[in-house]
Amino acid sequence: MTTTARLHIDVHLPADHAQRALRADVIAGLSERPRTLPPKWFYDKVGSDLFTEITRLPEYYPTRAEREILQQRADAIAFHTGAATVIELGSGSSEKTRLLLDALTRNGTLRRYVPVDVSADALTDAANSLFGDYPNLTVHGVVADFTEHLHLLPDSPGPRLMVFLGGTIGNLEPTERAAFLRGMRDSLRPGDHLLLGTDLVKSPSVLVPAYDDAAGVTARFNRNVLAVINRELDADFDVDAFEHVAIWDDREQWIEMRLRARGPQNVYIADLDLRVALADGEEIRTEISAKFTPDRVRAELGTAGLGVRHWWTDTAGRFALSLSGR
Ligand code: AVJ
Repeated sequence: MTTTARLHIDVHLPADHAQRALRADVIAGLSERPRTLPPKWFYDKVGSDLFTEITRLPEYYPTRAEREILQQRADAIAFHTGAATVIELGSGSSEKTRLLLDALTRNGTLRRYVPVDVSADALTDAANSLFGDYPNLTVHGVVADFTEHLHLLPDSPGPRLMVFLGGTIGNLEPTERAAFLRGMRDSLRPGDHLLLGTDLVKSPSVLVPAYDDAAGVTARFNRNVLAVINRELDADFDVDAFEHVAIWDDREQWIEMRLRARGPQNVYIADLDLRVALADGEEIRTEISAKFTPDRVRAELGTAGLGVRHWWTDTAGRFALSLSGR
């Protein structure tokens, strides 16, 4: 625990958590068929910078669409929630959150920001950049994996607004997603709200380029997960021998990113003493990014015990923010 007058950080992850979780994920994911690697390992320093670059690409609309909605609706969100606390899951740089913090400051209710992230450094940097601009705000950061540790959230002044932005809910498989929505609902009290960002189903001619851009930034982002494994687990993936693949799975209603071996690949992961032989053309699934119909968002929130009170999209109807409560 770290405490200054305005910053308090709870650490729920042991120092070796990331290393242990990566080892377990790589062993499990590369042993199963089809082979998989979870998307959370994209985001080292290089991968986080590449993701920031993705958000500026002409083809990648979700970030701009979500920001447009927040710009238009932040005051309505502040009015409807009257939130004293904003709890943000996967807060990263907390950049879009400022639109909400500004509106809640104008609303006169904001007292506390509770960012939840696996990176203590990201939390500290984000908090320090907020203090100058929000003189009355206290920050209670939580270093945790939000898919596992929602029950460890600190007590905070109500009403609370929990926010999960970016469409990251789409990275979870449907069963994980249902459990996660239920977990968020269980951590809310009557009068609290959930603000959820969901990318919407649209033509594959728009969806696929958003995950396979002309400049090749998403391809570099995708391959970076192999560089992370090479560095962290002393592996010898030939990163450039893998082709970036993005496909729309119409049955599952998700974008799937894969890495496809160009020629047979014999990989040795020294820290695991694991050998992986990939055939020519064999693929590793590295991410699913589910897209939603409005009905599906409502139905899944409803199943989790959350009722949608407001639904907003960007002008082009590409992305949605829902405000729900229990
Ligand atoms: C950060 C999970 C919302 O799924 O669109 C961007 C990640 N992957 N391009 C998404 C991502 C490829 C992004 N999320």
